[in-house]
Amino acid sequence: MNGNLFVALRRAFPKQLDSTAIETADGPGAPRFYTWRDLDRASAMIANLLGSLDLPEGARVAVQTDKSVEALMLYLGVIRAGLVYLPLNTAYQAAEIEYFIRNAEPAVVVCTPKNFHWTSKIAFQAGTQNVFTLGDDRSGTLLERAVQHSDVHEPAVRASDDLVAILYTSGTTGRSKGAMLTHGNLLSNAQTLQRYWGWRSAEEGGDVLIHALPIFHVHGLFVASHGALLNGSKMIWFNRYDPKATIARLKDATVFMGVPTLYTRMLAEPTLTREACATMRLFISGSAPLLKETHDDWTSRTGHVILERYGMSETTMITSNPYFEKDGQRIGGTVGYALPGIQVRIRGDKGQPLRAGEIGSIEVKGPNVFQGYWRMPEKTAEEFTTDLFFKTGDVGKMDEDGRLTIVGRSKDLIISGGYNVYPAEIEGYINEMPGVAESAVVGVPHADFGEAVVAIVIPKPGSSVDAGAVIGELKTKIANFKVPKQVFVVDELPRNAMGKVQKNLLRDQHRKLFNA
Ligand code: MCA
Ligand code: AMP
Repeated sequence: MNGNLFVALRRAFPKQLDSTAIETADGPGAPRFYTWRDLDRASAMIANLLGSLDLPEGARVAVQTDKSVEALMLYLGVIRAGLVYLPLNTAYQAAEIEYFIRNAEPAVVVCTPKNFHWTSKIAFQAGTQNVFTLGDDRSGTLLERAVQHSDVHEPAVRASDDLVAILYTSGTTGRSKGAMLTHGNLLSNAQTLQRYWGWRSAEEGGDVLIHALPIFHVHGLFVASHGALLNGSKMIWFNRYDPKATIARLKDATVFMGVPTLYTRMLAEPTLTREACATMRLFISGSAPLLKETHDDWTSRTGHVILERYGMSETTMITSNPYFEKDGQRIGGTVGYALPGIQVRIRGDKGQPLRAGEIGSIEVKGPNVFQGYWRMPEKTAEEFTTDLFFKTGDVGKMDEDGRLTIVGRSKDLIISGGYNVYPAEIEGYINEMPGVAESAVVGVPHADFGEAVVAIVIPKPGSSVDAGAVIGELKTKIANFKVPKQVFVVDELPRNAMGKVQKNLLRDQHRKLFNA
């Protein structure tokens, strides 16, 4: 049997191939209507184009394009062709992209037309042979070339443990690591979520998903897109998130998925009412902690109880609050139970089992867990226990009945608006600046982004450092969401007896900065 994820997705397309699969709600030419046949034909043409390039087995296709339905078709074409998809955040700048391309050595790079001049230079210098462009208005060489190919394509045969995607997650120290996911990882998780979240068949009235998340991360690309595709459900597609416009379309939909910032921004709109949500079946939140307050406000405003779930790039979805009453209650501030077929446990400092209610490290094992970090066998080995549980780096506690609550992270990670920022990376850039002796980057509460990045900078003796200039310089080098919202220049950092910087004191000191 062909274990190619695309085969399972394609099998789920409705019999009515000319019915609408995706309706665009914004972007060039909206509304545009794409049928299931369009998805099938376009992914076939792209797969045939890729096939014509004579790429080696396991070749990577790195993609940094603005969100569009055609970008989703490109993803489908890549997996259909049996190649490995490598999505990149659109906010990444040249230095970040150069690292990913040099590390992953993709055979194909696809970028937006406006970035072709610098992306192609980096790619060709790194040995990539093929660079295509794709705009959010159907422009670019990828589609120009793809239309010259047949719209019929037999999906490449892949085993379920063959690689399908590499997702870069920032490293706690130093550089990003590429999490290698397989066809089986993604398919098993999508099938589990289809059942656990009660995706409705056409006979049960079907579902319509509002897709408003970026498609370069697990949440938007896998959880959301696979959810709809594997259920043959229509998507209302936003290239950009806009709270007002999203609320206006809830009446045409049944399922919504978002990071907490998407929910708090909708709560700020007076148009968010029970009536606006009358057709909705399910609101799902994840990627960052959802405040209990947001959870409760949402219930009182809309009558819906948000379902919070928990996952990672390395594991896709791990736990979820229940959808069906028979599976239990949805409780705000918790991330629910281990999904069927997945084991979750809490371990102490020395790896010892802990009792219910005790706080420790969250570990996970199951068909969802990735194969390892790309070309980092030692790092991979460090992150697994001897009995092959993956150490998430998240800290939590579990009730008697297995309900998980996340209480913090052992990894030095900031999650801002659902995007991960690793302090070590930002500190590295700041420490290279002239006049800087050292720096510490921390996350502090922020009403919109949940957490915001703040930097504390120490000048070298006799030097002065301008806070605004630090921000200005960082903006030219790294993705804008990683740039500190504020920089403080001070004489020294608080340290403990071992000389380690006490980031908890810095976080406390700046806790009220954004009035969250
Ligand atoms: C934008 N800005 C941000 C962020 N986004 N600052 C901090 N954190 C952010 N997340 C800043 C920009 O730098 C810019 O600043 C200003 O806000 C406006 O930028 P713009 O692009 O217009 O912002 P936006 O369109 O309003 O975007 C906010 C957003 C977006 C919609 C919340 O960040 C977003 O889509 N987040 C979702 C991320 C996501 O999908 N995560 C899933 C990861 P300036 O003006 O100074 O330049 S998957 C995952 O975590 C796991 C596996 C899981 O469990 O799902
Ligand atoms: P990434 O692998 O980069 O997508 O980020 C995964 C991290 O996001 C996890 O290790 C958690 O720290 C965090 N995360 C995801 N979902 C939740 C959630 N529902 N509550 C709290 N943290 C979450």
